[in-house]
Amino acid sequence: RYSFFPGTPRWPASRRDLTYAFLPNNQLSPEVRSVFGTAFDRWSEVATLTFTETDNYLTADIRVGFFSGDHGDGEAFDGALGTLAHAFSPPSGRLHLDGDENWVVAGSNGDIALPSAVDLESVAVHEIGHLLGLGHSSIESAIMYPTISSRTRKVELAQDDIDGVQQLY
Ligand code: TQI
Ligand code: ZN
Ligand code: ZN
Repeated sequence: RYSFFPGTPRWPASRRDLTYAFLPNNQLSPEVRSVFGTAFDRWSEVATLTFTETDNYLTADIRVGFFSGDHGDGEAFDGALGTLAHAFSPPSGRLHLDGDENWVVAGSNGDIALPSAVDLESVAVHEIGHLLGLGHSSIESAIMYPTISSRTRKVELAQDDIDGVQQLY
């Protein structure tokens, strides 16, 4: 079953149309931006929330960036594999990805060739769940389940994820 963070933090009713921006010096490909667009859409389809990309990193509600090693928030990344990404509970809006992973943007066939490859969309959908206030789920098919087998693509919300986010919004 889904869970929430202690105290059930959530985005307030006055902040449900959220903007997101990518760290300016990351210079991401259009493919990466499009993966995030799709990942945000999966959640906005089932909850009363909208997500709009903006160029203004300073004023965006949600700030997404790739970082390597120690990046100043006390949660250093660890090189390839291990920790892949982290996100903080509302209303922090910080979503950080480990720049040292072999991120892949999978085709719809879900095939991931490199042994150390990590599917970007799978991790993005999971971390956005945390950004919205979801903790981990005990249900294995849920996006918010705390482990994923390597080289797996899991991007579709399970009913459990939907129930959780709909309880919040
Ligand atoms: N990062 C952990 C995660 O996002 C960070 C974390 C551990 C965490 N405990 C937490 C975040 C409690 C919020 C609350 O779960 S991770 C997966 C999964 C990670 C793991 O790099 O280990 C995904 C990131 F579920 F597949 F194992 C994304 Cl999808
Ligand atoms: Zn961080
Ligand atoms: Zn998690």
